[in-house]
Amino acid sequence: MRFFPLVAGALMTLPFSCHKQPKPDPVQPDQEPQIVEPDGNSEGEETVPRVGPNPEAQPVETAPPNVPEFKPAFEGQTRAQAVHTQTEFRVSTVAGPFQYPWAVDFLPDGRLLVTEKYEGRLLLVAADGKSSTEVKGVPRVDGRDQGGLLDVALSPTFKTDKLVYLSYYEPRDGGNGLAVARAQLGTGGVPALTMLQVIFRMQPTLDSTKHAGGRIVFSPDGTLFVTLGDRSILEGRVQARDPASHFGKVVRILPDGKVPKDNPFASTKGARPEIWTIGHRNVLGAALDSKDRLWVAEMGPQGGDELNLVERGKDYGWPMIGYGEEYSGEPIHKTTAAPGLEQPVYYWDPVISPGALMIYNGDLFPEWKGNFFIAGLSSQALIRLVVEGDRVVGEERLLTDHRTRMRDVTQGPEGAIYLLTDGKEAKLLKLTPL
Ligand SMILES: [Ca+2]
Repeated sequence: MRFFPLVAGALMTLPFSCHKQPKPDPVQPDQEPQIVEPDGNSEGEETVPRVGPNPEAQPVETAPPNVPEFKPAFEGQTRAQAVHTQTEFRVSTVAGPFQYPWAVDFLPDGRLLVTEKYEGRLLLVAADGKSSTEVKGVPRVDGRDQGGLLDVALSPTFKTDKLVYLSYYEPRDGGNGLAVARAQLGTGGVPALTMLQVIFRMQPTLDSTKHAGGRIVFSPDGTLFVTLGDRSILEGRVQARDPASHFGKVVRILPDGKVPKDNPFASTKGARPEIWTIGHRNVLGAALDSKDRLWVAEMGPQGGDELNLVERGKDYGWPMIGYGEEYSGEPIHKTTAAPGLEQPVYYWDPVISPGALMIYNGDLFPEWKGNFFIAGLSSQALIRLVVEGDRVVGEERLLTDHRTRMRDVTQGPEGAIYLLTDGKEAKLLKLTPL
């Protein structure tokens, strides 16, 4: 049992004061809202974003691009105009600290599951957030670098089957690879996983501690998507468009790991039948929209983060095309477009480093219905996108006053937005309207 002394007492009982969200007009530079410092005794404290007024419809992003010679393929593909949330809301700390958490999911009874990546710990967190217990029986993980225990997702039929799904860097002879396992979660007494079964193994095994993807998304059609990455090193990158390899792919499987018969490469000789789409770099953010279509927020190279609408059998181009460059400044792509290769719906240069994607469909924030939310790591922001007609028409950077890396964002059962920060003293934050 682990207790969270920082949160204890502050939660639920703290009388939140109301801060007004700055309105976009009129411009009153001498009335800049005071920024709430994120350090010190800020746990449980309420803050609101401070993006400030922007009456001339400029983009949020004003920094120079890393690759100015690459131009967007269509208007609005990057640097959409700034939008400003009008709904006043509070940010409260629900639980923590966690050590490098990666994902959170909700049990039907209000308790939470949180993964801590490096040590490969799965925590069962009390509904009031004040204590947590480590779940026994988690598979061994390769916890180096970007590896470890990553996503956790409850079975859509958890109430009857008690199954949870985990993604993790699986240590193997000769290296590692992303694996997805499922197990029954027993939550009485000492919580534990039993009947653990590995349902997917990314192939081939490679000795890399980066870019294995790891997000799990269940579709209402009974399948589940697992996002993968190119393993970062050149040996992996060159396989990102090769159907014989899982690297750089989104895969689609059944809950027991079997391959759906209608997968695009299910009957292609030499191809990995789990593949749904190819040509991705490293996908950590994935979510379904109101039409059950899969969208991904993709970690790009320097200047090349992407939002993609993922459709069966398509090629998203990495590393052939893109808008970024190596972090050394060396070029990667000769061009940004080629026949048969999909354009991103949106891209960021400079990058935001998308850690997770959530598409909001709750009732608590009517203003945000249908909006895309991205947990930004290097950008240290919760990024909101307004998407209309499969185009991004507005962008906002929220919670920038927290000045912290954001790892996961998800919608709670009651329509609140939950946000996991990153790092060794990370917190679970909750956004609710005032
Ligand atoms: Ca791409």
